[in-house]
Amino acid sequence: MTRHLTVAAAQMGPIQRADTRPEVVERLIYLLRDAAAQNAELVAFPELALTTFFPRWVIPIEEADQFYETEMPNKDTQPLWDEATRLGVGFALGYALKTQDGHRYNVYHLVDKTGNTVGVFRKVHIPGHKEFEPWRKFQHAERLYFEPGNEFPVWSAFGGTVGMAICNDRRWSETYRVMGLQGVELVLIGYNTPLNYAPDPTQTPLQSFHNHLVMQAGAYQNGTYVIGVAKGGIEEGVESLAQSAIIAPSGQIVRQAVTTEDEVVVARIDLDQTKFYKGTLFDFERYRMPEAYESIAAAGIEAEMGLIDLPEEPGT
Ligand code: CDT
Repeated sequence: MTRHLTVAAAQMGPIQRADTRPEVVERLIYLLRDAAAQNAELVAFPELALTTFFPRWVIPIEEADQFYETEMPNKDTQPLWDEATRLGVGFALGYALKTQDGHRYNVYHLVDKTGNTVGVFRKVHIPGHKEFEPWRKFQHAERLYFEPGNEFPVWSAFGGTVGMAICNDRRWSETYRVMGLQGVELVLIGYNTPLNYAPDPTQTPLQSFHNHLVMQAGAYQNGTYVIGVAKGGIEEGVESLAQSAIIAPSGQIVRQAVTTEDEVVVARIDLDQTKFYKGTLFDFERYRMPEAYESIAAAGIEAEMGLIDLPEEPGT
């Protein structure tokens, strides 16, 4: 049996702070058309794909509304919805959402080929910090701007079982496993990953390795495809990782972006390939040992973690 689906990772280069929503949406539509011309049926865009990565600055939260969407689609993004519907292509779009009752989330919005919403995922693992930290060259104040989501749902869509995660979520094995237990076959992940990791510079040269390590492991250990999509390049002076990738359930990278700019990579995948892993080595029903994992979701941490002290001096 085969269940073919042609998927695209629509990587973006930087979005500067002065770039307007219509300018950005024009880029998204260009990428969408490029993917559709290569027969893509589903196009994944990055995390926060409508704005610059604004958590690199700490500003009063009331002044940050300009970076959030309050409805979707809206007048600026409607052309993307219209063009996708005209082309018969589905997509996943990352953006900052401020809900009507004032909650702020980092979301990934999955849209089917007819322009209807399949689901909206809220980023669960919110990295970084809340207050201004003067020792950093740039801030990573996601914890000021976003509340965490609390679930990793999956949806029946595009002929398979599809889940989503956002950036830091991809580093956590639980992200994939919670979706794996729901039979996920395709996980879409958008990311903005600054190369410079200030709390521990020894991790900086390993960013590329860690990026693929976690997504390839998540794919293999759960018998699922993973599409990781970057917003890379130098944005407001901060260099971010690109290397978007489409990863098979074997853990192998099927396609990878080669630039740090707007770039589409396409693969024709077979969702039935997931069965080889789900039905053999990772036959969960047969081989999982949940009785040995009981403590895994408990809030308490059993060991002394030996955390390091972070620098306090500016410019460190
Ligand atoms: N966007 C995002 O989650 N980025 C983080 C950066 C490292 S934490 C400061 C990531 O995990 O890639």
